[in-house]
Amino acid sequence: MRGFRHFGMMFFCLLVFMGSTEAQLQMGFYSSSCPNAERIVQDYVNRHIHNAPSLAATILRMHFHDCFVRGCDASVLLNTTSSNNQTEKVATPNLTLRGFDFIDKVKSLLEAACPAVVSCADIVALVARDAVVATGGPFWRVPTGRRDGTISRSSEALNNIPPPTSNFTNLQRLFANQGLDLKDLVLLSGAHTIGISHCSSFSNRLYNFTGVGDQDPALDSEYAANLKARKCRSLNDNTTIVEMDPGSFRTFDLSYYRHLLKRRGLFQSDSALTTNSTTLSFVNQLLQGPLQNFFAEFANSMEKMGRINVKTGTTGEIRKHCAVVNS
Ligand code: HEM
Ligand SMILES: *[C@@H]1O[C@H](CO)[C@@H](O)[C@H](O)[C@H]1NC(C)=O
Ligand SMILES: *[C@@H]1O[C@H](CO)[C@@H](O)[C@H](O)[C@H]1NC(C)=O
Ligand SMILES: *[C@@H]1O[C@H](CO)[C@@H](O)[C@H](O)[C@H]1NC(C)=O
Ligand SMILES: *[C@@H]1O[C@H](CO)[C@@H](O)[C@H](O)[C@H]1NC(C)=O
Ligand SMILES: *[C@@H]1O[C@H](CO)[C@@H](O)[C@H](O)[C@H]1NC(C)=O
Ligand SMILES: *[C@@H]1O[C@H](CO)[C@@H](O)[C@H](O)[C@H]1NC(C)=O
Ligand SMILES: CC(=O)N[C@H]1CO[C@H](CO)[C@@H](O)[C@@H]1O
Repeated sequence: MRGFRHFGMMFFCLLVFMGSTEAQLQMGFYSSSCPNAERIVQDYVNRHIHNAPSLAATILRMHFHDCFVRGCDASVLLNTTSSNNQTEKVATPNLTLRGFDFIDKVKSLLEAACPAVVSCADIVALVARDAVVATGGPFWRVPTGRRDGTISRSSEALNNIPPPTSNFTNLQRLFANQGLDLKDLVLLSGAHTIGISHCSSFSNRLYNFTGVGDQDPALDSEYAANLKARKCRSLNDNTTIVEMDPGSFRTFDLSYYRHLLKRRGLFQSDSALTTNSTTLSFVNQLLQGPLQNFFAEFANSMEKMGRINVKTGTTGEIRKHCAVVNS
């Protein structure tokens, strides 16, 4: 009887052990394998982000693009090669991604400290968070243990990353595909409170909305006139950049949502958030609450986004160089 109980106990422990080795991110995943990993990332970001605060926005966006294609597995970082012949980087949405060299620099510091331990996918997630915090934005938890993927396809980026011309239906569908709901959609779109856009991402709204040389009636006409006169002087301008949250594009605040209600969201996708009563009421709730409430809610949605289809345990690999799969 006693022996049997012992056996039962051992069996139970084995089950718990097996359960714990299964696909799970955890806080401080590297605490024994590379104890300084998170501090190395944070120190580098704190020391260098002030030279280029715009990197906070671009790497936050990189993390989003990474997670929406094959999960958060650093597939967004892979260069085109013969085995990955048209990677996500080549897709239109990536034409405007920057910050790859910043990630490479952090990776080289981590390889020096702990070779082949820290994944590029975790580096992107940590740098995005640390850079946003260093520039005065919200903090969110980044459980770690992501592993790197080996496949990257531009066609999948085009199919999964919502274009700026998305309407509400498309946004809801593309977010739902990733397990994200309408609340996440509203909160994560709030990332557009920082950063810039190229005119080409929205100039159809100014010059040729339905193909007859017209403007998007959902865009405030005064704002549109201003953009045309001062910034985006033609439909084909693909070099000029515009602040997405004019007046406070470096400050993580609620003014993105204020602009939405004034019909001054820059993209059709921003404007679409006001076309559905559910998302519109989320926007109103955020505007009625304190900034800390937005930060806390944004943090929940970021943590959720950071868990999309992650590879853990023995799947994937720890890349040596973030731009290429291990040979
Ligand atoms: C809801 C659907 C979304 C659409 C359609 C969208 C689209 C875009 C586009 C077209 C740009 C400008 C690119 C350029 O022309 O340079 C942009 C910029 C940006 N996006 Fe989004 N985005 C979406 C959601 C998100 C999410 C979920 C995040 C992060 C959580 C995010 C973060 C950013 C940031 C920070 C920038 C500024 C990048 C910079 O300054 O370099 N976006 N987005
Ligand atoms: C690239 O990949 C596609 C399909 O994955 C294939 O049809 C094509 O031949 C490849 N091109 C090159 C140059 O390898
Ligand atoms: C949203 O866009 C999709 C594809 O771009 C289109 O098929 C659909 O009719 C649009 N929905 C609405 C409600 O306009
Ligand atoms: C506006 O769009 C229509 C239809 O796509 C196109 O035929 C026309 O050339 C465009 N106008 C300009 C100025 O590009
Ligand atoms: C940007 O516009 C110029 C001039 O219209 C064009 O030659 C170039 O191919 C465009 N670049 C991209 C990436 O579309
Ligand atoms: C808003 O979207 C939700 C979810 O798709 C839907 O149930 C609701 O009917 C939509 N409301 C409007 C006014 O379109
Ligand atoms: C990846 O591509 C970039 C630019 O296209 C290049 O600078 C970099 O050296 C490449 N990285 C590797 C490891 O091949
Ligand atoms: C950052 C990056 O890799 N951008 C690439 C996007 O794709 C074009 C080609 O379509 C490349 O020229 C860019 O280098």
